[in-house]
Amino acid sequence: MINVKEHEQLSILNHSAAHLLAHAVKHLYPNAKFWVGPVIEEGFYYDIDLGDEVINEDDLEQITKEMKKIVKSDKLIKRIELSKEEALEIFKDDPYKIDLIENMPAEEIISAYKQDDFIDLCKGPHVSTTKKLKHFKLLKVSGAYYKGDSKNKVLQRIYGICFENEEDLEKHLEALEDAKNRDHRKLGKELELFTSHELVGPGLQMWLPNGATVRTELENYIRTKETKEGYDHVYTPSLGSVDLYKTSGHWDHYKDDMFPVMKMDNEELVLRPMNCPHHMLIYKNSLHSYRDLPIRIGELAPDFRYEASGAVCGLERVRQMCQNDAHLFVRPDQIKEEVAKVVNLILSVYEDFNITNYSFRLSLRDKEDKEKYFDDDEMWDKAESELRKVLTDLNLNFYEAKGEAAFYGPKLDVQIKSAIGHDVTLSTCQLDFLLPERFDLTYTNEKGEKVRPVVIHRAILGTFDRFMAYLIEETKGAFPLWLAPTGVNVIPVNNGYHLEYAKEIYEFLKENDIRTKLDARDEKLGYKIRESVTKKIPFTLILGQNEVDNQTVSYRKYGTEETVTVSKEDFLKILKENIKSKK
Ligand code: TSB
Ligand code: ZN
Repeated sequence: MINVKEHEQLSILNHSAAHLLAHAVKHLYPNAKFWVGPVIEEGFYYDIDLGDEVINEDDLEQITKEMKKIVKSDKLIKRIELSKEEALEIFKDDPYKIDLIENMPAEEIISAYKQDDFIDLCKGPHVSTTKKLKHFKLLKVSGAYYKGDSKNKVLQRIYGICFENEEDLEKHLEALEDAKNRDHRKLGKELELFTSHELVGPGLQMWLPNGATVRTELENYIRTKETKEGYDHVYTPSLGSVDLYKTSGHWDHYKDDMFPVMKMDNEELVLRPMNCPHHMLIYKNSLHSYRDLPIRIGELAPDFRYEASGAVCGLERVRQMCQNDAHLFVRPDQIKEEVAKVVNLILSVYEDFNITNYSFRLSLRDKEDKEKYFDDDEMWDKAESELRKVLTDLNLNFYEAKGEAAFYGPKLDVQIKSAIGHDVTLSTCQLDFLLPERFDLTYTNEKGEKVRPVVIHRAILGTFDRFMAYLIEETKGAFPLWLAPTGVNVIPVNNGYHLEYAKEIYEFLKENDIRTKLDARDEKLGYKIRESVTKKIPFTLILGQNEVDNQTVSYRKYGTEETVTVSKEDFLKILKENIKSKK
């Protein structure tokens, strides 16, 4: 998806289109007052006060018509420079513009752009005439608080986008439509993968049987893979005492992201936002020698974070999540090799899921932010330069981002773009010199001395929640056979004649661990086949007289029109190969 802000010419065009929008709104709603109309990644918007009037998507058509009229009449767009007095006089009826003028730095030249009977404050630049704004589209309308403050009035925000030619606009609208159809929240509902309810609360998703089946496969997949890589898995409680989080430092640096304390008699408990403190104590449960390291403690662990209700988004950002977590306890001389192993594990998993569109981000602290980050410059400098060096040595292509580190250390994050354009972290690998200190972790070195291990925090799938959101959007809900909630849908051509045989095949596949459904409803064959496709079931079996007579099965693979006939044993072989290859 195009990022308008990254293209200078497109930015100018969209800025001018925002003025065009305001111009048309002024014609249609003479009492409208205008706040700001900036260019954003997705195009432009304008925040407008329409008094008591509320507009909706239907009104956009009329506004569009008026905008087209102004485009057609080819008005020149002229820049004028004003003194503060002149500006205040021109905009005397618009309190929002007066606010802007009053708050401008004294030395700044006030400029405005005029097109016919409409004038608006603006730094510019703009296109020279309204004729150049032909290829635009108004996209949506929503409410937005004046200055983003919920104590203020709600203004109407109209969004749009403008291109240089119709072809680019059409292409963009198609991409938007595609993104809408990929949105995991929409597909999650249609394919009955997960749901939420206001009685449960925002950011708290319930996984339906279909979604739960996919998740179980993901859990088994990653647990098996980690076991092969030398991980040990544990179970630890979702609750911990406040003291546990005071010890770890979460209390000082992460409290705002946690649910409040539960007080009972003499106890103070919290729902954990992370699993590290529990895993530190698991390490501490026994004595370790340098020969035992690395020790890799993994857990598929529920965590709770008090995400803002406005920020939660389907399964992508939730308040209860399940991490594919592990903490690796390593000697300083093992950091490089162990980070490399984590990176390779990430890459191997991405290959299995065909994940290709991602970037590596080295997430660093913001030195100024003493609240968010543990205050020890020496420790930070060491951790950051060490992680940067490892990544450089590994020849990874990464970019750096200030202020994105965890409170305890720098991270290597894998960033992806969701269908609706959110930039989110999927996998993460983090270097930590702090928690070993806070929990007084040790191992015995070759000389018999007690020394500190280093901790690597890592999550390969991130959380099952976010990973599922990603998978749904990438596959458009058409999961590969090994993950699909239903792998094969068996449909008899005629219930009267072919149901017995269909049942036999259904039992055969189930016996062989294929997730199979039998559609024995009294519906038309065409209807049942269409529904099988709508549900994105990888294989649909259509069994009629031919199949009964020859003891064969005829299957249609999702996404193809062709029907293939084979023996049931060969079909099973095809399925097993498909599952094994994960494709
Ligand atoms: C990796 N202590 C580490 C852990 O050992 C940790 O908690 N890291 S984290 O804060 O970055 O979270 C791990 C992963 O959880 C992130 O990479 C991201 O993929 C996922 N995640 C974070 N917040 C949410 C959320 N609100 N909803 C869904 N997934 C989330
Ligand atoms: Zn951790």
